[in-house]
Amino acid sequence: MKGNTTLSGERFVFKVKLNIQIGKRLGGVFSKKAEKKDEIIPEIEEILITSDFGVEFTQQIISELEKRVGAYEREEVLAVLREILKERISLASRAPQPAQDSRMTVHLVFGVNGTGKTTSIGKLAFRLKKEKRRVLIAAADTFRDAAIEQLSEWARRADVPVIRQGQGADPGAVVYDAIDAAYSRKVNDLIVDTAGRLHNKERLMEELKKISKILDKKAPGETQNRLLVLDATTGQNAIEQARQFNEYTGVDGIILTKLDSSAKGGVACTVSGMLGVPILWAGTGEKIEDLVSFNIDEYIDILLS
Ligand SMILES: Nc1nc2c(ncn2[C@@H]2O[C@H](COP(=O)(O)OP(=O)(O)OP(=O)(O)O)[C@@H](O)[C@H]2O)c(=O)[nH]1
Ligand SMILES: [Mg+2]
Repeated sequence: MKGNTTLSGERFVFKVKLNIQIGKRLGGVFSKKAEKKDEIIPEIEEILITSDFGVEFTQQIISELEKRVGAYEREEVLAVLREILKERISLASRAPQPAQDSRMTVHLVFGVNGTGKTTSIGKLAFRLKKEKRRVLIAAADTFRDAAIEQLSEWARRADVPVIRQGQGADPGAVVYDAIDAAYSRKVNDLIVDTAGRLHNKERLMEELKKISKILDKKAPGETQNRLLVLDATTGQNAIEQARQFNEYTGVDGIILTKLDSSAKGGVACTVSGMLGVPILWAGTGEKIEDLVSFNIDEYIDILLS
């Protein structure tokens, strides 16, 4: 086993793969020898906005910063900024606990088209399997052509079985079968892939709700982990997606993908800080091992380092 499965190793990998330059840009502000608070703070504001923190969240941070900053030393302003971000974001709810040994966790994975759901499921299955958990995947994206094959290929790589029906089958029926199979095989984690859906298309959101209800009915008492997959490169639109899915089906945690290809990354702070939904996992590439557990405190440190 490679060293990158340890926390510090994982953190290192995370840091190397992130293409985030907020710290560098902030450093630039101070190296220009901007002396006055009224010169520094607007520049910080601009950096935050262009780094996908969003206007509303940025404004909250900036007004707090103005209140607290006394001196204009780079270290001090950054320290105050870090402090404010951590305070705001620690308001985010805690991650759900994994189910007890005897019980099952059902991970329902959803999000808009192409965010990285299927890929993330492959990565998550691979990780859980490595932790010696018994994993089963349900192919409930019966809509897109080749979706079942794509998922089955990831499952093969993760060495995890799949419950599948044909293309066009009722996703609810697939989930129904998968729960039966999960019970009879004494599975620890059932992961359900779903078709990509736009957060503002009511019919598709209703369909997702229906799947969630089947889980409630057929697997009562099991831990349901409703995982929204957001693509970090979509910036502020990800916030809107999170809001809508949260209102519609509820969201227990977020998988934030493509952090390796986003030069911004403030979106993670905004999702956690404004919506109070924890980011549980981050996608940092296209390979099966490119999923790291996400810790917002560490992330802020990396962002501002
Ligand atoms: N760089 C990078 N690419 C990623 C990451 N996660 C997923 N991708 C890529 O994003 C693309 C879409 O991934 P999928 O897993 O098919 O996305 P999906 O949400 O299942 O898509 P639909 O089922 O069509 O809605 C693929 O090309 C993946 O390789 C990531 O963390 N980093
Ligand atoms: Mg998919």
